[in-house]
Amino acid sequence: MRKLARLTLITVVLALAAAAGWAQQTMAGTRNLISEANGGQIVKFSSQLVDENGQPIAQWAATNLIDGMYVVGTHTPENSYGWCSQNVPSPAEPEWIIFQLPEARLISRIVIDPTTDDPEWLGRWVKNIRLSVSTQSADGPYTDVGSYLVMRQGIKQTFDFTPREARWIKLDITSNWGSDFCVGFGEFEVYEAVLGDDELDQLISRLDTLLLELKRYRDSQANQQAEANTQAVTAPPAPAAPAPAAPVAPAP
Ligand SMILES: [Ca+2]
Repeated sequence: MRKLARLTLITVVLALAAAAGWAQQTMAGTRNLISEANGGQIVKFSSQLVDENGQPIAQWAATNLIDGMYVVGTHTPENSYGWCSQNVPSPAEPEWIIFQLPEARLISRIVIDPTTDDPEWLGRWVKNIRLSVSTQSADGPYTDVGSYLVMRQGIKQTFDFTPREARWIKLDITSNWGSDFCVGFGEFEVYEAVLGDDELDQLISRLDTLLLELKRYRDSQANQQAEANTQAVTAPPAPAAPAPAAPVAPAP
C-alpha cells in the first residue's frame, strides 16, 4: 500500500512537472516487467489462430508474446512461433491484447519484436499500434499513451513515452503489412521508468519553489481578508437596534 502511495505521488509529481513544462528525462530499467518469468500475464485478447476444429494452435498462441522466446534468423523455437490472430485488423476493428503486470508500476518503454515464423514478405507482421494503460482494471478505464508504427524489419523496436502508472497495458493493433490472413508478432516487453537521483532532486527543488509560491499566495489572500475585516470594524457602526426588553423576574 505504501508503495502504491509512493507511485501515486510520483505520478502526481510527474503530471505537475509535465503541466509546468519542465523538461524531464527518465531512463528505462533493464528488467522486462511483462515477461512470464517475471510474473507478467496476458489476461484477455481479441483472437488467436485456431485449427479446423476451433482449437487454439499452441505454436501461435497469444501467450507466446511474453514467453521470452524469439524467432531469430532461421531459428524458430519449436513451440513458439509468435502470436497470430484469427482476424485481419483494421482501425475500426483492431485486434488487441491486454497484459497485466504483477503490480502497478511506473513504465516508460515498450519493446516489440515483430518477428514470427511467418516470413516478413507475407505481410502479416504488426504495423500500426495504439498503446493505453489502466490502473483500475483489465476492463479499464484506459488512458491513451500513444500510437506507433512498427517497422517492417525483423528487429526489436523500442518505443519510449512519458512515464505512466500502469497495472494493465492494452495494445490495439490496427494494421498489418498487407496480409488478408492475420496479424502477428513475436514478443512484447515493458520497462519501468527509472528516476535518477538528479531527476528527483530537480523535481523536489521545483516542488519546493512551487510550495513556497502557494504559501505566499495563501498568506496574501489571508492578509487581504484581514484588511477587509479591519475596514469593516473601523467603519461607523450602524445605529443599534433597540434591545429586546428583559423578562421581569416575578417579585418574591
Ligand atoms: Ca515469443
